[in-house]
Amino acid sequence: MPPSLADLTPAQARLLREQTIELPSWAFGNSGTRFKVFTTPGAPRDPFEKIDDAAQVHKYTGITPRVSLHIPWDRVDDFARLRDHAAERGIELGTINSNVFQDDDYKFGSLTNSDEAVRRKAIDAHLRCIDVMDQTGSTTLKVWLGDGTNYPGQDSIAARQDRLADSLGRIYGALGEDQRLLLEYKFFEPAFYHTDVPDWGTALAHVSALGERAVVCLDTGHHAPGTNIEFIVVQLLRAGRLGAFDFNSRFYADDDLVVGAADPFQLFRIMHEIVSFGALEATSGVNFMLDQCHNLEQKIPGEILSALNVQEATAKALLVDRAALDAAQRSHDVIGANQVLMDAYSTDVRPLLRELRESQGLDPAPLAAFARSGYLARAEAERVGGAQASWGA
Ligand code: PSV
Ligand code: MN
Repeated sequence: MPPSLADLTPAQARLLREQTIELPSWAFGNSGTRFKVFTTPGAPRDPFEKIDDAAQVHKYTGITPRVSLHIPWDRVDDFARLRDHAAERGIELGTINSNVFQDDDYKFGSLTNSDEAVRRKAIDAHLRCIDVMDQTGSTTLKVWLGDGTNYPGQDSIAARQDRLADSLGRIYGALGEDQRLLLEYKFFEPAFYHTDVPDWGTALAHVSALGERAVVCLDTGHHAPGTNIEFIVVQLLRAGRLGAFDFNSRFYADDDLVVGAADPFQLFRIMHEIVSFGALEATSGVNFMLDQCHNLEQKIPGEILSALNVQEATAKALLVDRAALDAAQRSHDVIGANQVLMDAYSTDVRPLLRELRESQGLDPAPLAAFARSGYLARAEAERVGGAQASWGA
């Protein structure tokens, strides 16, 4: 018999009820590969409509009350109006993502560029993001750079690190007391020889030099195949510097597919380390975000499924029999310890989560309920004219 809600301890049930996941605004716009950006009928045309779509995900899952914005993709004239629009739909504006990777000026780098005018421009772009944060009430500035080189010798790796440290220092210095800097790493793409922030070690070195309010963002798609991501999670937690996840899944590189689709076991292993460390608590400072693109599938159902997959992995991680695991580990019972984890992973938590949703006044089956609502057909009919939001616009 699969466990029911009543089988959870009050602490486990509370953690599930309190869990939140932040949605990326760009997941609702059109996206694609370098070969083609496909259009989806009814896709939002501006940040207001992206928020409307994100609110649908929250309406049916009950666990996605925040949306990350990407600047300038989500630039609007009046951010207070966007904030109010979101609040009316039960949504908060979350992390502000800077974008210094889509301007010709940044061809040879942004915060690392040897051209001081370009580097200044990239720093200023971040200062404008901080202005946006002041208007939206967002507390986190997320920095991901496409900076790097394609050929050995193209630029000095060391000089680029110096310029990066200086640029980040200027940006960090402009943050308010209640604002933090989140530095995201990625091992390759768009740069193919070296990347200026390629891994968690480099990111950790930079944020440690900045100060206490600088933390690292771990995007699950940003590692070489086979990397033990949960090990990195533990390292960053131990250092007190795991600021957020960008969840997505991948078969090859940075595929940005629905989290849990490619490797649900990896997602479970990550959530097991999170739960073991006590980092699921809302006060832990770890923001569980999605960073995905829905190129082929419908975008709102894609985000609903992603949130549900994270919730499912979390429920399984909470079910790990920690006393039994501890006993097996202490007695070096290798198989026994592994079985404790696998028992939790193999547990069907779907009935329990359906009960949880019902207890919160939600439909137990979010994807089916959203499909019945007719929202997509209405969006298709109503969103005519104007340009659809797209990756890069
Ligand atoms: C880079 O690949 C990245 O993961 C960063 O988080 C960007 O901001 C995001 O994707 C944009 O799609
Ligand atoms: Mn990311």
